[in-house]
Amino acid sequence: MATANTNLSQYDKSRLPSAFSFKYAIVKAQWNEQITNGLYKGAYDTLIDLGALPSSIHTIEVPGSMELIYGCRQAAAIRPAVDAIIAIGCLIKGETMHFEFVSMAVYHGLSQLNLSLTMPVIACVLTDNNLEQSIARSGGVHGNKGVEAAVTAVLMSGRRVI
Ligand code: DLZ
Repeated sequence: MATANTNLSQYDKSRLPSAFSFKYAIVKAQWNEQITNGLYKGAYDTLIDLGALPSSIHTIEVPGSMELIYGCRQAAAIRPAVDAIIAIGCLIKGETMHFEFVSMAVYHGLSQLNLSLTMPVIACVLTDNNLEQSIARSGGVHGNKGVEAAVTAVLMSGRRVI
């Protein structure tokens, strides 16, 4: 089980903006849940660490990464509107072409949302060759990509296209 590595040591926290006055949605896929839970904790704890209020963080769960796109559209419909959406998933390569098709579709879909929604969608979807690589990036030796996604979300806050 990956443990969440939520520390911001790779950043100069004094140079990061406050998340206090912003609202966020985290959309999390349940597939490979031990990984997405670690990414989620990294993202959530980082938003809190940067000043976001727990009541300003909405969480939506979807079955798999393929459903993240629809989940993000649901998040975009939350009122009052959120300032940024973080999409969390973990795709691990199998024996068939499924991984390639779903990875491309998910990243294409999330990119399309950034063209159509009024708030940024931050992609935190691991596309790994095996479970070990995912463990390493969800609180393991390569850090926690959820932390990086949350920092990106905070940096992009306040830039809604109205
Ligand atoms: C079906 C499937 C497979 C094989 N692998 C993954 C995976 O590694 N990561 C993930 O997030 N989801 C996977 N899924 C589920 C799809 O994302 C999706 O939920 C189903 O195809 C139903 O639309």
